[in-house]
Amino acid sequence: MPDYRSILESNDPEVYAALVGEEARQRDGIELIPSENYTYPEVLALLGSVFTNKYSEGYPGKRYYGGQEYTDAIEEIARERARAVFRAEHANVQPLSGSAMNQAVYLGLLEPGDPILAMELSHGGHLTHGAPVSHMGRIFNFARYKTQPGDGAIDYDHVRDMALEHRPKLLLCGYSSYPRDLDYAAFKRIADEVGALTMADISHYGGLVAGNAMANPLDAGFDVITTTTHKSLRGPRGGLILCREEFAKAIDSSVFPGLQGGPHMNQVAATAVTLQHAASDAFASYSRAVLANAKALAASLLEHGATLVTGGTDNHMLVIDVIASYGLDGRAAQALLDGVGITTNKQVTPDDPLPPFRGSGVRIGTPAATTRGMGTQDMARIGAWIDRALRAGGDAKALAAAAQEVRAFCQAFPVPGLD
Ligand code: DSN
Repeated sequence: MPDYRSILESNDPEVYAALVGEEARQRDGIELIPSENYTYPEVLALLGSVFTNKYSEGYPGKRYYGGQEYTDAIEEIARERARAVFRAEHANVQPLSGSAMNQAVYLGLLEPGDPILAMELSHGGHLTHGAPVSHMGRIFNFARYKTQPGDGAIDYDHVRDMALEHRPKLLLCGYSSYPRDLDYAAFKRIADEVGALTMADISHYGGLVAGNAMANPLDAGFDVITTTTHKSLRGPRGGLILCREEFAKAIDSSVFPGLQGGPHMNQVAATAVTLQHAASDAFASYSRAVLANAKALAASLLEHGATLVTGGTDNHMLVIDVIASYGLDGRAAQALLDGVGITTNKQVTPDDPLPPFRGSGVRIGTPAATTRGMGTQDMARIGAWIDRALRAGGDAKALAAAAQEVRAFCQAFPVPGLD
């Protein structure tokens, strides 16, 4: 095998320098963006494998091009493992990523203009859940429910009222910035009352569902779930659609030829390997550790006096209201944390008066740190560094000292695929 690193280093030093820089960044800092993770070495290898060379439009046994004996095998393995891990009747493993995955469901099960009820973006929903700036927000007639003031939780009576008013064809739940679990039975009851299909976008916590640390909406009778594969599931960038058999044909045709061309078979191969890990006892332990770490980090931040959206967490993420806690907007807080080697993302909070490029919050999560082997004791230290950085003001010396401590701390935690 040719040594791609030395080829890159001599032929394309600019790209090589960026690769080496990113490796160091990932090793020397604490990754707390809740949608990121460190994938498996085999996934990195398969993403860079010869499967990337192959076109495979269609599905196993029904492809448009020849030479599919190994791609068919790989896709069948991935589909079978996805069905088993998520207790689903049908799996589509081809979505190129999260947005395409959700679009394929809407376009496969509904007609343009149909009403959909989903969660408001600033209250924790996702862009693809009908935000007006998204194409889906223009194509379908979305109404969006909000969380309640006070504890910041979903008010199921409010969801029901909106469902009765808007009569959605699809009731969508799932979130990208909501630190609590969902009552799927309540969503299903509301959907049944208005005759809506049920869909849960579990992208953020798909790994925690796979590891049986969080509830599976399919067990509550949901029609469809979608999840990206690269967040808590620890796989390659991509998406999965899992549904009841009666929707299999509509979903498959919507993904291909409806929305996408050739699947990325290097990604499908990497997804297959990811799903084998996801079925293991080790992954179930990992999933529980992600949740325990999030609770420990929340406890540490609360002890330091931070205000958290909803007051804590039931899942892998938390949102610090940095305006209320530290008098900083999300952008400033994110920059201060970047400066000490802690990577987070600025985040709007419910009905945030600040624009998304500032935001009143910072969103943090524990999947990546847990993958590196950090535990609940470490979360207490991380909470203290976050608090120190956000209280340091312009004190460059204090920030430099915290940065040095973070870097030294990280050396004890190998990065899968790098170390
Ligand atoms: N960008 C992802 C997240 O961070 O939640 C969702 O698309």
